[in-house]
Amino acid sequence: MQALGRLEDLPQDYRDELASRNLVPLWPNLRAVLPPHVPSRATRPIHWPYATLRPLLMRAGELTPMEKAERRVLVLANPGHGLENMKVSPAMYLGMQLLLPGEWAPAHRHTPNAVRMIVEGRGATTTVNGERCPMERGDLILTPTGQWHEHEHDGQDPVVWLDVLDLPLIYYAEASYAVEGERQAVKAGRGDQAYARGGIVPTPLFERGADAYPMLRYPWAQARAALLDLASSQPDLKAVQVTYVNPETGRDAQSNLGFHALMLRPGQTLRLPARSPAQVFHVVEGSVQARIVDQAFTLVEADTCCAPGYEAVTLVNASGAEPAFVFVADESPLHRKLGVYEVRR
Ligand code: 1HN
Repeated sequence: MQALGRLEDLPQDYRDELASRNLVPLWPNLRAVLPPHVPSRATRPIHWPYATLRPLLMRAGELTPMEKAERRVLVLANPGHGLENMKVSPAMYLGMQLLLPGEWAPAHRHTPNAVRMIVEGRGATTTVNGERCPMERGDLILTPTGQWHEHEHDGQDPVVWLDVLDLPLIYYAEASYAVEGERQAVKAGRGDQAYARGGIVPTPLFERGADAYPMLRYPWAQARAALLDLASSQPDLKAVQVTYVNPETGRDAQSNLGFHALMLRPGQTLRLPARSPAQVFHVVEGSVQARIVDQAFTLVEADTCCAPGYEAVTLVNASGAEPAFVFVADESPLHRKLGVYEVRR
């Protein structure tokens, strides 16, 4: 490839004049923004063991009352992007949130899309646009853009969940803001009950369902059962994986980020081909070795790690006797919308 002229090759007076007119020569920067074949990526493979994160989160519970936090979260920040930028990848924000018994995280709505994956504890609920969703381990709960949400906890033990937002993307678009609200009135009915069975949806005989997001809670019991049934009915299927979709449209559950649950059979080694989107892996059950670029992480229950795009990832179930279950978040809906989604074999 032809080497291009450098900035230093240009006379200083010309460079100064360009800068003073808010002009920049393209050719010294062209290779950096269009590298050959593979994009440059700031996303590094990082592992956040829950065993080290949890005590620090509990300490935040002692140090910072709810009134001083609004959302008590430790952000899982990728150092490759700069810790202060609070990104795990170009489009994904990841945080571990703690709610203590009796606490309430007040209602607000914002432009970024959020989901939570419940990690531990019972008795908390998230109310999303008036729908009160119980939070049980492994459940996925959506808070789509613009929808009111608040969290409360009437149980006995701390509740912890993993938040995944498209905040870096929306912030980059200069479209990120929030509005504070009052405590929501809870309405009857829940999407996870109305849409509890795959392929069977309510018939809108008298009222058309106008809700863009008819299902807000995806119970772990359903995802787990779907994976076990898929694995036993298709013994040759290598990637035992399901995708969280909107049950009315069959499309991704949210606009920009994709959410999946994956099962590794006992002893299975699964090589995921290199694909353009960055990914996050969170172990719901079991123990998994993740090989990503030059790293090999051993993840146990509630551990989280991430992988840059355009890299193959190998997942190994550390147990020869029990299946392992992994929650996956990725940037695939965004890449498809942008027209840059790729699989490289
Ligand atoms: C947010 O609204 C929540 O509602 C959690 O629980 C994390 C991170 C950035 C911006 C908004 C929540 C968030 C957030």
